[in-house]
Amino acid sequence: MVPMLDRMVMNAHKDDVDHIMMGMAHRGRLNVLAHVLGKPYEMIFSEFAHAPDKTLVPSEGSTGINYGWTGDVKYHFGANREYVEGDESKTRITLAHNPSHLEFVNPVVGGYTRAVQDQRDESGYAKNDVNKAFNIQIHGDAAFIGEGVVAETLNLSQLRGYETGGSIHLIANNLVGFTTNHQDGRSTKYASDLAKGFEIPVIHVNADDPIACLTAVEFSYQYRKQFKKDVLIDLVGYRRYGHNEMDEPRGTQPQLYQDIDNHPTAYEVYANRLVEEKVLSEEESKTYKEDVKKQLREIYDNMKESEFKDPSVPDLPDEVVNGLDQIETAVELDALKKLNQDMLNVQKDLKGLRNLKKSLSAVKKHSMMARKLIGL
Ligand SMILES: Cc1ncc(C[n+]2csc(CCOP(=O)(O)OP(=O)(O)O)c2C)c(N)n1
Repeated sequence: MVPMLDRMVMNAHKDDVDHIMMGMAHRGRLNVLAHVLGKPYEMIFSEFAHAPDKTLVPSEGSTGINYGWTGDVKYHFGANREYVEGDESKTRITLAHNPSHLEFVNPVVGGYTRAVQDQRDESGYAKNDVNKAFNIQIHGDAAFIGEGVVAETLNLSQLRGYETGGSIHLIANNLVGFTTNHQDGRSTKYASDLAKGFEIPVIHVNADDPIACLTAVEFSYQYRKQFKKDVLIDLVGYRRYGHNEMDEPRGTQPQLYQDIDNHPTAYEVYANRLVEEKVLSEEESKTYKEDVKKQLREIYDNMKESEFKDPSVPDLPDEVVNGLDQIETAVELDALKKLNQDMLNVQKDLKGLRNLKKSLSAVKKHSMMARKLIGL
């Protein structure tokens, strides 16, 4: 998933896209934060160290405060980053904060996108420039078909008031929804089948084949650019561990996990391919892996928990700390009177609907009564 997102960022930067808005659930989020948003590993490790409850069982933290289930907060953080390469132009990548409520972030990132696309330099209606921003929505395979908000958001995708020139959807398909097999979680063959109803092209791709994944993403990016419509990649893979720290899938999905345990990791599959193609030696492939492990271990060992703030204490917005700007909001009384009068002046020969005429005369009557009451 990370190289796919990287490719989208690079393409967008080349095309002078100002903003990429992203929404995603928990699966893969820490890696996206670290590698796409550039969040330092020190910070991520520190959030785990700060978490009051490392097993995700609701309980009291060491301070005696009841944190409930909030120990999983580190999977919900957003971030943003400015991607600059070569020239001065920048592409800002924003990953929205996310509640546990699966898929609820989709209309939010759609709204973010439309807001930055709308150019309001001139008066009148805003001009929607869909080349300035796009959004990437990353879904779970069970959530995509199971949560109604997905269908609702897809329905907005071509409406004048909400369209953003197409979202790029990616299903992080790990075949299981917490502990539910797909045969028990959906009535369709593919996790992506809901998209068919909206005529969204779907690309199923094997997550073990990084080159195919990059081809899928290149196609999707170009499709959105050309046709200004949604496109979906069903990234079919698996997860090696449980849904969360408490889950043991070898108990709930023993057959599947026997297969997964016997299956080489994505790193091994790709490294073997590169070794076969003589791009990499076996030795180099091992060294890369060991080096990364060593780096992570060093970062972890040197981490000073106190250096990063407790994530359960939110940053207060400037407006709360310093108060709101003092803006003169009063309007001249005469201007208001004129506005009111103009609204009540109905052309004598107006050929309106009967109900409209009735409403207008009621408004006039109430307005006169109100003016009498306040002595205007
Ligand atoms: C709106 C909502 N409904 C239900 C849940 C409970 N829940 C948490 S994870 C999960 C399974 C999600 O499966 P999937 O979409 O396949 O994502 P995965 O975790 O497997 O990556 C469910 C039902 C939730 N968090 N939010």
